[in-house]
Amino acid sequence: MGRFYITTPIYYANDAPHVGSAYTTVNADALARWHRLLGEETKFITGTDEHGQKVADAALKSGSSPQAWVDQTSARFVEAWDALAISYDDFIRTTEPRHYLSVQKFLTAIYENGYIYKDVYQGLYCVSCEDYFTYESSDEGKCPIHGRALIEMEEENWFFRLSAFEDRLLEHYAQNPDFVTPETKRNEALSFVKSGLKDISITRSSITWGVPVPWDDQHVFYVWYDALINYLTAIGYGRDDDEVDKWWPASHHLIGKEIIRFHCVWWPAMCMAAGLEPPSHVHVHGWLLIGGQKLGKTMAASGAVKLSDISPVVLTDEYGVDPVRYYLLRETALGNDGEFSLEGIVQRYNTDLANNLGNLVARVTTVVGSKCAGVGPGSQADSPLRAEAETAIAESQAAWGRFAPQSALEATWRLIGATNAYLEQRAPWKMDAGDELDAVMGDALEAIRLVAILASPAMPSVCEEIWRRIGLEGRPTDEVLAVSAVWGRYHGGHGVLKGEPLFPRIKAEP
Ligand code: ME8
Repeated sequence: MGRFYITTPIYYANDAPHVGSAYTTVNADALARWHRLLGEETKFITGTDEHGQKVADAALKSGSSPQAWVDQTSARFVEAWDALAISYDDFIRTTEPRHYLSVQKFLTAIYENGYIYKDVYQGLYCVSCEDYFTYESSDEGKCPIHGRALIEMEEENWFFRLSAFEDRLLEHYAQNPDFVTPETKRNEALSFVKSGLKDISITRSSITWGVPVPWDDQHVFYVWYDALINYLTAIGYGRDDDEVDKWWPASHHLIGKEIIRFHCVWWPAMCMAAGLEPPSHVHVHGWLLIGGQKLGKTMAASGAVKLSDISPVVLTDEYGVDPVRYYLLRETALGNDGEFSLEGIVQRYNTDLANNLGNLVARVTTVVGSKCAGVGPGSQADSPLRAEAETAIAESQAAWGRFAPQSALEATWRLIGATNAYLEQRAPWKMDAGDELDAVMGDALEAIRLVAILASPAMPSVCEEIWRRIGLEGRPTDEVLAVSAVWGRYHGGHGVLKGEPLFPRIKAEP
């Protein structure tokens, strides 16, 4: 049986989650659900990044201790992921003892392998990025991402000899063409390596909010250096070697494009330095934008939009969990930037969900109710819809496999469109009861059954409801795809329920 290990970045616990954090998490969740459907043993992890100056500053501002602050904000992430039906297998908090243990073991291994030394750091720092800059890499002394003035720093620190890994990283890129996807992001990562790597400062003595350095009690680790190791904490690094061997290095890290350098340069080098294989895949996605600007906490501070008005919990309350998930997956190709808007959610909802999917289920269940005594007929082996269905299955499978949920859903919606078109053409609502009507309805029910399976990673609860309405037992995910997504498994004789509209149209403009 195959295995699939997928991770999101761990989100800074300086503030509540926003729809940008939800974007990565929903994509990772849908991919995890798809791989579970394939029958693969799947591990999907997410969590919160709780150390560093940004978090310590936020706690101070709120008058709490850092620990009390992160307990509270981390709980808000759990709440948001529950609202979005995120099926994570583990939630890593970097203040947990298990994480301290993994970080200290991992970094001690690097220290003992001779890649950590003491020196003086002098340079510029952005607290929002928790990242170092040179004057040249900055925007005339301001952060190129956040636009804030950078802080001058001078500290005696421990350094990681990143420069020693330039050749090995280049070799890793050459030998693993799909280490970083998409290609444009791979090129960006590779050009970081090619431009020459400088050693990096990995500890702090000016703050105490961090994982203590085991060999120097005056220092804590720099937040990024502790955070990346969460991907190993989750699989038992330092605690369970068998688990590590089981899941590593075959990992899929899904990240936003602003953290490429950490994941595609530092992290593989850190693994090499600790004597581990680098992670096998990093998938980079673009940003959700509002008015062309990256949607995020810094934008909120500028007053452009109130992020709390469009928080994951507010959105799911307003539009329902499955429509919000669908919108995030379907609107923008993973890898590209995309504009976020409430109008966009309503438009997707009314067209793809109400008019296409909802309408299909409503029509079919209504006709079966009125003309087939509420009992769904079986599908035909030689149905005109069969080829459409088989194409949708093959295309969805290929698209999920290349981390393209948008294309996978497009393929699924082409089957919905083809089924609606077939119904328009045959007009079963005008037919009399009999074989011809049964054939059309059985084929439409089979198409709906397949749609409920193919769309289940995106819309788990609606698909379960559709399954129930067409009279099937259990859930669309009970059997593996190779068994269930085969034309002709709707055998008929099932009680079909009409029910309330799945997606009542939204009339009001947001
Ligand atoms: O960077 N559009 O945490 P973070 C799409 N703690 N995705 C977005 C987004 C947007 N507008 N805004 C945020 C950190 N994201 C570190 C990570 S990992 C070892 C440590 C998503 O809270 C995107 O995935 O700033 C981005 O990479 C992540 O949130 C950053 O979250």
